[in-house]
Amino acid sequence: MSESYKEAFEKTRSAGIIAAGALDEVAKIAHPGTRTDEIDKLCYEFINDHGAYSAPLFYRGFPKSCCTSTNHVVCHGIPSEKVLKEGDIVNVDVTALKDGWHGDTSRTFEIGEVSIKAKKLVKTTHDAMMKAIKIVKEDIHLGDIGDIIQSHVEAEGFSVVQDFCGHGIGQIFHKEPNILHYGKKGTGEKIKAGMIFTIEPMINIGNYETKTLNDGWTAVTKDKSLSAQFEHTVGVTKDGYEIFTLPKN
Ligand code: EYL
Ligand code: CO
Repeated sequence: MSESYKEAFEKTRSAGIIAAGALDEVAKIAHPGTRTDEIDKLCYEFINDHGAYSAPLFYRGFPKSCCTSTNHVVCHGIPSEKVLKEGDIVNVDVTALKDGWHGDTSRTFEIGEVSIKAKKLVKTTHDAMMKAIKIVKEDIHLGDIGDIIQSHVEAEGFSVVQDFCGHGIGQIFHKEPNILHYGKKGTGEKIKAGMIFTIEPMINIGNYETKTLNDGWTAVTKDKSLSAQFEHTVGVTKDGYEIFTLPKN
């Protein structure tokens, strides 16, 4: 690995392992009866106990350490006294800031038994993200990532949210480039070895359109249809990629 990005990869790896570890712990309490602010407390404590900061906390005024986005909430749901119930799906999004570098990841958890439709949405969203990650290497176009996600999702009859995107990440939480989860193969800039960014598709059962609630943060589907999301922080190499935020199991 080139000296120039060895340090960036090592530090992002450390941050990513902490972020993913927090979600491994969340998985153990993602059951009916858990409050979303209990998930927030767990994330806050896990991240702090591992010598890191929770990047979302106070970021642009955000009040909590993670986002908890339930059912028709697309992203940026605020942890609260809301109790999770059988059949819900909930995305938990965490970012650890360790030694000056960020690792950002999210997973959608199924609460108890969920509907067949919800299961299919969650699987399709995860499959779309992984399909996109697997094509990452130096010299592919950003549009190749969007294309493969959109093609997979639309073939299953679902839609790709366009109002939010993945992003470059490093010593800064959100930086260039924007990683769109829709697009056309062969378009957009070519990616370079050493780049680090997130891929984090938000996929809806119904229409792709979203709106933000009056709290100024919570984004929901306009048609109230279910929405799922997964996110990994990924580094680009000459002949492939490294995922910095893999689960332990
Ligand atoms: C804070 C700020 C409006 C997060 C991510 C928390 C939310 C809504 C203003 C992106 C952007 C998390 O985790 C994220 N991306 O993967 N803003 C974020 N906020 C926030
Ligand atoms: Co995130």
